[in-house]
Amino acid sequence: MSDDALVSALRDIVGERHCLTDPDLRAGYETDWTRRFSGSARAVVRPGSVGEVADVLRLCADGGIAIVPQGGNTGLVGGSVPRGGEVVVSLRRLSEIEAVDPDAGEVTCGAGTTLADIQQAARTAGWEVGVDLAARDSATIGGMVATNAGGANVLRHGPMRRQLIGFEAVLADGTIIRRLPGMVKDNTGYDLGGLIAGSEGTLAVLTRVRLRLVPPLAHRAVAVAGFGSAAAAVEAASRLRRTLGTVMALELFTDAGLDLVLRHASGPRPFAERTPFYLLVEAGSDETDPTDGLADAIGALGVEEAGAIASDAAGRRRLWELRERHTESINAEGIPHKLDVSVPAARFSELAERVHDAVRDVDVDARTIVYGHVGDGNLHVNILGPAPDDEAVDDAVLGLVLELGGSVSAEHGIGVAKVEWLVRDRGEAAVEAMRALKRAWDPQGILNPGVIFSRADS
Ligand code: 2HG
Ligand code: ZN
Repeated sequence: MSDDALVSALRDIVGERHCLTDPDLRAGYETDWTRRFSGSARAVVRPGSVGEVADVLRLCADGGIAIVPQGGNTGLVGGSVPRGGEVVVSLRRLSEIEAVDPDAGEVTCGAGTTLADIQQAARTAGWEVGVDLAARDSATIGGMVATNAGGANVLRHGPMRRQLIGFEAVLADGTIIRRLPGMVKDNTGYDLGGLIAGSEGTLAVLTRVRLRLVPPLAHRAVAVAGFGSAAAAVEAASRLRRTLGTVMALELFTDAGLDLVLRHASGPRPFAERTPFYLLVEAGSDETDPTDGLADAIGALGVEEAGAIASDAAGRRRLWELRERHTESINAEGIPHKLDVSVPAARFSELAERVHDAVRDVDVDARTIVYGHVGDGNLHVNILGPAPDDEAVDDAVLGLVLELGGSVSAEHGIGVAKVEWLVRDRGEAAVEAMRALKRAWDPQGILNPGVIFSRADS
């Protein structure tokens, strides 16, 4: 199909205003948040209903034209931007939040709804969303489910897949499948929603999701404590998991990362002492104020370099920002290599210590900043210095992770960034089982080609 014929057919479906071909208008959809991944799209379409999504996919299937589904475009592995010549299908206009079911504690929303908007709706109805992450104002729920996003509260409530109890999606040929409102108990054959969750837009395009909500917490407290080594911080985190029943989040960052955050995103140092590692702990309770319990639990660790503790909303936010603003502060220094990995709990501190040498061995000038969700064994390794397409540091870090028995993607997905590592991580038999699913659901290979599997492979 010629470009003109394609664009005119797309315009017939979504309307002239929502089919973007002008390079300036397309630009924001063509580069991902890291700026490391970009490509040009044949067109960007912004359908306004599931029917329009289905019509776009049917048209593309008939023409053998590849599509890239996109939500808030906050992904970090290149999975939401074109590689060259695809139609980008932006789901952002599907942003309707249906009434929260107050009895069941569930909500149905369009794929393009931001997490922050769903959190607001849930809170107004006396509930809370089980997942929270720093990109909440831009990340959309369809993309979060499609990538099985994690965030700060996985420790307590699990990742996105665990929140999903219903979905609506469009298959590669334009067929709509729907399981709404969804049931907590639903053993009717394969869990298709669970399969689409984490499939990164390679099996179907999500248009609506139904989420279970969690009870809200009336009281919260956040503390940051300093540690002399990763091992001491990890040991403390594992003790807090056992001893602090109210624990909601256990996050690690370093003094090098804190320096960057204070320089780019935040004000003065919130506590005087400097230590190589910091542990942020959040406790929450719906009955009593957890502040004293949190202070006691941290005191019992024998931490000498006590950091800070806050129970008021502004103080808690200020401490959280020290951790959440790492991503943007690192971006302000350059285009980072981002490796989101996890290892078994027993190997976590070894990874946090050894990763610096592993990087230095292949690039003496590279700067490595680590932080992450220590409660989940998930470390975010960010490396500044090497050119975006120089993979030597990525290979060094991911090689170390596999040596330690870990996963090359903890929560950000495979995208295009880690395609080469999937077989090494999961093994040929498991990946062949995945390829078989891909072939069955998307026989032409037109849904997000190049993501998870190499183009030749799928
Ligand atoms: C976080 O935990 C996000 O802040 C982003 O997963 C991690 O930027 C990163 O490397
Ligand atoms: Zn994270």
